[in-house]
Amino acid sequence: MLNKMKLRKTSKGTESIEERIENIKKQELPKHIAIIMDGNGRWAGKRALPRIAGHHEGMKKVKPITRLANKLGIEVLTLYAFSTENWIRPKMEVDYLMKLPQEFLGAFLPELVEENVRVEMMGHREKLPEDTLKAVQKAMDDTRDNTGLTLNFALNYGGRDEIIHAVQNILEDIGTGKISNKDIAEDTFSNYLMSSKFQDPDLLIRTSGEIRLSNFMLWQLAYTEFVFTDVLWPDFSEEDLLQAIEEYQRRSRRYGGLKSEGKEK
Ligand code: V07
Repeated sequence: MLNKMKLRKTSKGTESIEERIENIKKQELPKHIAIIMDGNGRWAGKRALPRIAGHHEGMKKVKPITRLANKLGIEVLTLYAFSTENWIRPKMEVDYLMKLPQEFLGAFLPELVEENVRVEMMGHREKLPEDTLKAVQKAMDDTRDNTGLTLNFALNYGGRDEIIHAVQNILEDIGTGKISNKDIAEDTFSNYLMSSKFQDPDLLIRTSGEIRLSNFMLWQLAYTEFVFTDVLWPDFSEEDLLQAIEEYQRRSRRYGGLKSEGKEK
């Protein structure tokens, strides 16, 4: 897949893709990248195909993007696969979407295991169909000891919902005396979020030209760099990911040294 990418002309001459990856790796890399994979329905509409064809095409992009992120040494890649709001879509579309985790993992789990990728999920499990949850649970179990990239799927996830649940769990722990109200601070609050195992994203990418958060990781994105692109998710290439990371690196250089923001806590 990577060798399909074009050589790029820079001030230093023509850079091969491998050289470009090496150059990116020499600079500060985002440790955690989060992606809102938007534009699948629109991709299908432009081709007079049903929306589910767009979702399927979008699923096919997850693997090469994961592979590249792993190769770059990114620690966590969080992908927004299904939101708490997505249940109101037509039943047939929801049913189809809920089969994608099985299809994806059926095809790629052996490769993820082989590539040392660890699969995780954040979101409410109760509402997910049993088969979907079983497939995701198996992937998490089979990759639990992997030490490479963590591929974290946001599945039945909503940012406000996550905050409300954190508050409920904190109140419960206060009620049972496990913690006291004096213990509630930014870091302890973060421990009650579904992303507690991971550091906050350094870079958020949203495809398809929409410039909104759509209830995604509201707490965790407080200091994150945002990159919005018009490219629809099924068209999102390794080249596009490299471009987003290069943009992140340009921005980090610009405020280099002056990192007084929260992410340096
Ligand atoms: C989904 C494909 C990507 C574009 C966005 C919407 C459709 C991969 C998964 C997945 C989820 C969990 C898991 C393994 C794979 C997925 C849904 C939708 C619901 F453990 N893609 N993808 N899940 N789309």
